[in-house]
Amino acid sequence: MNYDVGNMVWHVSCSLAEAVKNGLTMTNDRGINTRTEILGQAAAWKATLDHILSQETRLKELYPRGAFAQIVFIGCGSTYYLSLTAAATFQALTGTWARALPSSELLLFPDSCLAKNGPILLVAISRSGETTETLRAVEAFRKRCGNEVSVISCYEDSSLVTQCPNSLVAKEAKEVSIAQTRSFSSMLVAAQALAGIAAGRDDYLAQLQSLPPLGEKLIAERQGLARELGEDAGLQRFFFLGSGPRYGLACEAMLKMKEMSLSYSEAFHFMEFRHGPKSMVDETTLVVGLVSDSAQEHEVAVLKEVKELGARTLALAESADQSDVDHLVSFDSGLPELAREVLYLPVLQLLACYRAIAKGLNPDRPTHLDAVVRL
Ligand code: F1P
Repeated sequence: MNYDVGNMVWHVSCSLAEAVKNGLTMTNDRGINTRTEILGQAAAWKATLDHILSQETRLKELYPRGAFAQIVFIGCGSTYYLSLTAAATFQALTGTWARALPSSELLLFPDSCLAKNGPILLVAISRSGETTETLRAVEAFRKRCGNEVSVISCYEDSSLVTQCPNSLVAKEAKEVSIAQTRSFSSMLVAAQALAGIAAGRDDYLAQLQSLPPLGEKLIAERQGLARELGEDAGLQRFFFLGSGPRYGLACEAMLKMKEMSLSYSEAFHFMEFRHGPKSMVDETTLVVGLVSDSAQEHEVAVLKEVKELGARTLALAESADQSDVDHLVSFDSGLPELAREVLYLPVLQLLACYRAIAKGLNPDRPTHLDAVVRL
């Protein structure tokens, strides 16, 4: 029996619900690497945190408070979006002006990117450590501004890490899947730890250490919802809303939905969604809100408004009122919003993964994509 729903064809030999429930995804190993890497990511967070906190004294000397006039984070694709969240978190914790850029922007338009007066710290983020744009941007930055370059990566033998003594390597976050999931979240935890060390915030570093058990619990308890929504053939459009440090995470969720499941998806700052994009809302739309504490009232108001317009809504928050949205993931972590950023990721990564599998795609091997973009 073929079920043709919009641009998705579901191949099953029994009722749709039965097929999905009984193993459309379980019998084939499509996405087995991505699922394994998403489900097991909390262990990589712990190993990464232990590794960085074991170097706290050295890192404190490397990043003395107030040493830099500007901190620039660069990356490509997922790691550019990670840079957006890392920069917002760094500035919020250290008070130092921080910005994020695609590596190509720094390489091609340095005058529009760098402050005239230094010193400037460059933090290059790259899972592989081999992306040409990032390697060339680091080289150009060095020629122009000198040696203040740090790296966050997963591969200790990579070109980027071997040329940068100040590298933080999340070795346990290496991946087989092309789409970044465990690597993204572990490198984010590394960037958060670095921000906590640079800000001299031992309280924040202690908060980060409760992330791994919280992540394990969240994944175990909420992967069912991610699968239910991911396999929902009635959903066609996905909007991810995040403001402040969560905007980079909303962008990453958008990218995962594109890379893994070839679905229409976009990311916006919460309040920006009213200024035009909400025109796209209809009954096939899922609007996902990465809800903060500090601006929750404004953010939930947007979700309630699009629900009125016919969208389905999913909120991820520390805690929120279930009646305001269709689906709610409450972290109940007891952590402040700047410490719990990584908790927004697993459910959204699984949403994209299960949607890909339900559409007959292999999230391990996104269409037209290689793990490393070499020019
Ligand atoms: C960056 C990146 C990934 C993308 C794909 C191609 O790689 O754009 O974000 O998913 O794998 O490469 P890296 O510089 O972080 O290794």
